[in-house]
Amino acid sequence: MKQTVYSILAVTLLCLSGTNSQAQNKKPNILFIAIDDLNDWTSTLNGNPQAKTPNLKALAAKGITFTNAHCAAPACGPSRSAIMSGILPSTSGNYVNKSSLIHNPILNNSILLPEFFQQNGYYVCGAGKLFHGYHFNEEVKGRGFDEYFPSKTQDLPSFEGLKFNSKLPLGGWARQADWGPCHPDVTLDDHPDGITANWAKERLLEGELQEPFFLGAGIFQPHLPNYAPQEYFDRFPLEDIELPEGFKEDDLDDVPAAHAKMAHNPWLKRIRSTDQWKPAIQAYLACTAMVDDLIGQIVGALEKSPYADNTIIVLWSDHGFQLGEKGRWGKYSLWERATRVNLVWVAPGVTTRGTTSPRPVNLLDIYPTLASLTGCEPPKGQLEGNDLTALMKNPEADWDKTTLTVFGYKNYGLRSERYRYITYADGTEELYDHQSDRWEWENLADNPEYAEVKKEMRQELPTHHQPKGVTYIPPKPNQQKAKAKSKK
Ligand SMILES: [Ca+2]
Ligand SMILES: [Ca+2]
Repeated sequence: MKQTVYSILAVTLLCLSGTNSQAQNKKPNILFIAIDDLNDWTSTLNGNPQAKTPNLKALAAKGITFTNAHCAAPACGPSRSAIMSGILPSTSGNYVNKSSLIHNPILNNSILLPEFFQQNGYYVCGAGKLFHGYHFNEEVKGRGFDEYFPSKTQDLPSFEGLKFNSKLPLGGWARQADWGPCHPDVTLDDHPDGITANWAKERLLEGELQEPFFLGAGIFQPHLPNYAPQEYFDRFPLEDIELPEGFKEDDLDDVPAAHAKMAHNPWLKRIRSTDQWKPAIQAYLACTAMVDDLIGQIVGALEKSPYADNTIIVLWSDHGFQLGEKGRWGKYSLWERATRVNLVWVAPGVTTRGTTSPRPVNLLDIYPTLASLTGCEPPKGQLEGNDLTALMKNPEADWDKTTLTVFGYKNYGLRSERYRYITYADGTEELYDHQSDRWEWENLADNPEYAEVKKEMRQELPTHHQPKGVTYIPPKPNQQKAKAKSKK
C-alpha cells in the first residue's frame, strides 16, 4: 500500500516536472503589428499634442517604448526589406521603393524574418502591408508564410467597392495626394485596414492557431491617400487644427542643396497654394486616430485569447512623415520627423510595464531581438542590428551605439542620443543638437566647436556603399523632375 502511494506520488511529481519543463520550453508566440507612415506625433512620442492615440499609449503602458528609434530607410520598400532581412540598405543595395526584394541577390539569399520563424517550427501567418507589396505576387507568393490574408498573391484588402468621397483636393495632381472622409455608408469594418484588423482579431479569438505562431498584421494608414470614416474627421474639427510647431519658414536656408536633389518634393508648395494644409493635417490625424482604434482592437483580442500570457507584441511604424516641417509634405528625407518611428514591445517576463528607453535604436534591431527573445539561433553572418533585450531589462543600461538611416546611395543620417549627423553623397553635412534644438532648426555642421562630434559620428558610417553583384544607378535629379512633371 505504502509502495503504491509512493509510486503515485512519484508519477505525479514526474508529470508535474514534465509539465513544468514543457512550459519552460514552450516558445512564445509573436504578434507583429506594422503601421505605415506613422510619425512621432503620437502621444507616446510627444511629437505633436494634436494627435490622439490612447490605445497606443495603453499598449506602451504594458511594456517598453523606445523613444529614440529610427528606420533603416525613410521609404516603405527599403525600410521593410531591412526589417525583414536584418540587412542595411547600404549593404544590400536595396535603396528605393521599386527594387524588388527577390531580384536583389543579397536579400534573395538571406533568410527573411517569416522564413526564419517557419524554419524554427513556428506557424507563420499574416495580413495587410508587412512587406512593400512585391512579396505577395505570382512570382514570390509570400515566401515564408504558411497563410496570408487576403492571399499569398495579394497583401492589401481591395479598395475597390469602397465609396470614398474622393474630391481630390489637389485636383488629381498626384494619385496619392488625396484625403477626406469615406462615404457615409462605409464603416470601419469595410475599410481595408478594418478588414486586416478583423482577420487578426478572428484568428486570435478563435483560439485555433498552431503554437508557437508568428502573426503579422500590417495597417496601411496613415499612408496617403488618407481616407477614414467621417467619425474620425469629426474628432478633429478643422477650426482647431494647428500648423506644425516644428515648421519654420526659412528653415532650409542653412541646409546643403544636396537634400533637394535627394528628396525633391513640391507637395507642400502645392498644398499651401490650394489652402489645403489644415485639411491635410486633419486627414492625417483622423487616419492616425483610426489606426489607433485598430491597434486597441487587435491588442484587446490578444488579451481575450488563450495566448495572452505567452505572446510577445512588437509594434512598429516603417518610418516617419513630415507634415510641413522643413518645407516638406512627405517622407524620403534624413531629418528627425521622417526617420523617427514608433517602436513598442511587450515581452512577458522581460519588459517592465510602462518603461521608456532613450537609447538610439533601429528597426533593424527587431529581427535579432525577436531571435533572442524566442531563443532561436539567428542566421550566421546575416543580421546587422542589435539585440535590444538588455535595454528591455534595463532601459537606462549603458549603450555605446548610434543608429543609422540610409536614403539612397551614400546619403546617411546618423542619430546618437544627443545629435543628428547627416551627410550626403556629395560630402555636404548637417549636424543638430537635440538637447537644445528638437526641431533641427540650426545646422551646426560648420561650427568648429562641433568638429570633434562630427568626427566621431563620421566613424560610425558604412565604408562601402556599392554591394558586390548589385548594380545601383542613382536617378538623376532632372529625370525625377521630368517624371513628376509628366504626372501633373
Ligand atoms: Ca511607409
Ligand atoms: Ca534651419
